[in-house]
Amino acid sequence: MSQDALVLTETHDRVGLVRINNPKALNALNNPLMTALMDALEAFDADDKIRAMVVTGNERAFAAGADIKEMVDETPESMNAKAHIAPFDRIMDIQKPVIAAVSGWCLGGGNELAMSCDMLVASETAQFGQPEINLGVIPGAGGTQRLTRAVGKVIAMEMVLNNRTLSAEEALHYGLANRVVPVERYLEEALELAQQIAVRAPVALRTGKAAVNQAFDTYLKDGIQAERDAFYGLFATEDQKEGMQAFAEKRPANWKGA
Ligand code: DAK
Repeated sequence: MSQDALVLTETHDRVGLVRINNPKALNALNNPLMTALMDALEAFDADDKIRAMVVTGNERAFAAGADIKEMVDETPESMNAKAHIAPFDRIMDIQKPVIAAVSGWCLGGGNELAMSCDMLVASETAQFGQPEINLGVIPGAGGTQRLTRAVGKVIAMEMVLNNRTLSAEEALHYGLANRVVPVERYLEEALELAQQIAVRAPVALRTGKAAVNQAFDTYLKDGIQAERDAFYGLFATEDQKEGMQAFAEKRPANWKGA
């Protein structure tokens, strides 16, 4: 694939890897790049051979935010009319697990993209922030919402109102990252985590992801009811029969994805 592509894709067994490829601008996320990124994720989501995905940037930057230069002259009307950076929301419809492998700058829209993934592996050099206040604006792709749910109100306030950045260790401490590893290992670690997930029961993976995400959208009682319905629903799958039989027979399960 051309090194000029906006994103680069690879497959590693059952894992699809998407690399953001705008290194000259610290992987700033412009509209065509976000479209290409979402196209790549959706293609992996539709590919039966792929069971999990990893999104990454490079060692220096996961992504330093949306492309500021692209936005300078916009107005509320033009932003709205262009559905500016609208491809961002398409990640919410991806059904397979997506892991962000983050090194270096993870700022603004970059952090919003990382937080839209399901899990996050950080290198020791990762720095997380929502610096939009420095530009006279606020986060616009879920930063105030997902960040607050992840790290809590006071830390989110400090990040959004005073450009506090979190180190990788702080991100781990506050629940933004699953794990922190040396920079040489962050991508490998994310791919390994994705490989572990990729061999699990596919329908249960999809159902579990949707159920956890529902926790953000519903009252507890409704969420618990939805979880129960989904749990019962899985008893219609071959994988549930296979998984429980395999346990009883003390052998590994052979998942059919049905
Ligand atoms: N946009 C465009 N170019 C960027 C960029 C960005 N976000 N970040 C870095 N670059 C470019 C720089 O302009 C520079 O380009 P040249 O001058 O070489 O042409 C190159 O990348 C290298 O950057 P620096 O020279 O600045 O590198 P340093 O190591 O000195 O500094 C830095 C690194 C990360 C501290 C600095 O580059 C920086 O502050 N960058 C901006 C970070 C930022 O403010 N990010 C938030 C952007 S606003 C929405 C969806 C998303 C969004 C909003 C709405 N909807 C769906 C509605 C998101 C908004 C944002 O993310």
